[in-house]
Amino acid sequence: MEPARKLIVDLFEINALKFGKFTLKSGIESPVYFDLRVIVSYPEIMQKVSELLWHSVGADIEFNHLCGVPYTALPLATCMAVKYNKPMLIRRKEAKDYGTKKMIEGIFEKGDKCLIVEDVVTSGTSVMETAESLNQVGLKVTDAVVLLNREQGGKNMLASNGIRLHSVLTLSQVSTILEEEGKLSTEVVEEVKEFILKNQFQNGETAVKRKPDNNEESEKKKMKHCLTYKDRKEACSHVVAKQLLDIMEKKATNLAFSVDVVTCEEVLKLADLVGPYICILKTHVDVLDDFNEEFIKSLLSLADKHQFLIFEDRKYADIGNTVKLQYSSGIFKTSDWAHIINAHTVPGDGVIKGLKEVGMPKDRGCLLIGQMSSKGNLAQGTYTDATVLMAEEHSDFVFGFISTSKISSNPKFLHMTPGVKMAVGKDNLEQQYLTPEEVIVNRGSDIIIVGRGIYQAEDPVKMALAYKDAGYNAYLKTIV
Ligand code: 5BU
Repeated sequence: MEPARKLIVDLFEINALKFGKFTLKSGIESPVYFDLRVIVSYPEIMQKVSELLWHSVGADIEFNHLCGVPYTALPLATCMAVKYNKPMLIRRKEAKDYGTKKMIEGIFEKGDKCLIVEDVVTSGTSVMETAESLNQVGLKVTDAVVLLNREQGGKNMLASNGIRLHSVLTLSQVSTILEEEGKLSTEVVEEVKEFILKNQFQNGETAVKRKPDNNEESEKKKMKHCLTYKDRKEACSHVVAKQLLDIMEKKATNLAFSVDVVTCEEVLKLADLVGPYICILKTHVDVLDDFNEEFIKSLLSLADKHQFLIFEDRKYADIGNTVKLQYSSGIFKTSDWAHIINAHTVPGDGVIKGLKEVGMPKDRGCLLIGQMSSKGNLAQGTYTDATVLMAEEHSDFVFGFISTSKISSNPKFLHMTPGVKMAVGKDNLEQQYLTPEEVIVNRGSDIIIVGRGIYQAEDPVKMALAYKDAGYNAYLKTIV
């Protein structure tokens, strides 16, 4: 029997793969349940699993270390390290409580590459958390290997964060092989297929059946925001952050509308229609064919009428002196009207210093771009970490991030995520979309930024309301 097929049958026999009717914590009915922790009681299977994990990665992928996601994958990574003579690293889960203790144990050099080993991937969140800890100490993660991929969006999520996921088995393959081997009925296999389809883009927490370890549970809680907008407002001193949180609380919305249309009239029309449902109107004024000062006056009066802030998504990215001029002068004179602007951190913190000189006296706020939504973007790992440090350094002007997940646990920073639609997907120019629930609940962001999902809809008002509800309901889940 072919090794993967034999492994599936063995896992089934030892009750690591269970089929039936399971009610998940979220109330969702699942036809599958995995408990791969039992593997440790079967040395032969452990050995087989570690060989298959190793060979799934491919000989052309280079790495200096292995690191298992605690806890189930730790013994698997250990077996691989011993058998293939590859140094291992251990990621602590409890470093926070122990204060000064190192988060990563083992010997390594900054810039070394580390392969992450995991037992099951659902949404990819636990792999991401381990990758973040490794990145924080200067290690690079480009690849992860998993025994069982549940095919629920984890691979794409990791890919959008620059991590390739290799898997030994997939849930579809497991159910098909068990049917062929006479272990499962066609009916059960159909049910599993349907479950995969339905839950493909669900977040890991609702779809996962594996009973979490205690530590895993507390890690998940950490992903939750817990603080309400009101608490956050009290926790921060930045004038724009306070104003924004106040609007979010009063209007019950975490929706930012990206009004990327090309005439002033269209912008104003949409802003007036959608205004009641949003906390931010995000503009790209350099795409307007007919930009003029009157337009700005009208936009400001709509901001006042509907109570939203204006965010000019200019993405400044030059030396301090140049961005200072770009922000204050020229045709747009952005600092005169935009409550919020943003900046790339590629030039170093001179870009923030330049913008700050202009924006601070006018009570403006700046967001740093810590991560991007487009496929293949380079804003990840140590770049993202350095961006968070710059935000801390300049938190008198910087009040948050554009990012695809929560990148700082400091409650004074707000996270805003673009690339949001009702369904996961992409456009034809590498934009990648996640759902409001995934962004707010699973990735810990605060604000969803939606453009085409609203203004290209047949009924933009109805759609704005739907996004407002989806975003706000997701927030409510994080504060219970
Ligand atoms: P969309 O139509 O919802 O795809 O528009 C997304 C908007 O967010 C658009 O204005 C982009 O310029 C902006 N954006 C983004 O999509 N991804 C990023 O990483 C950043 C900004 Br930064």
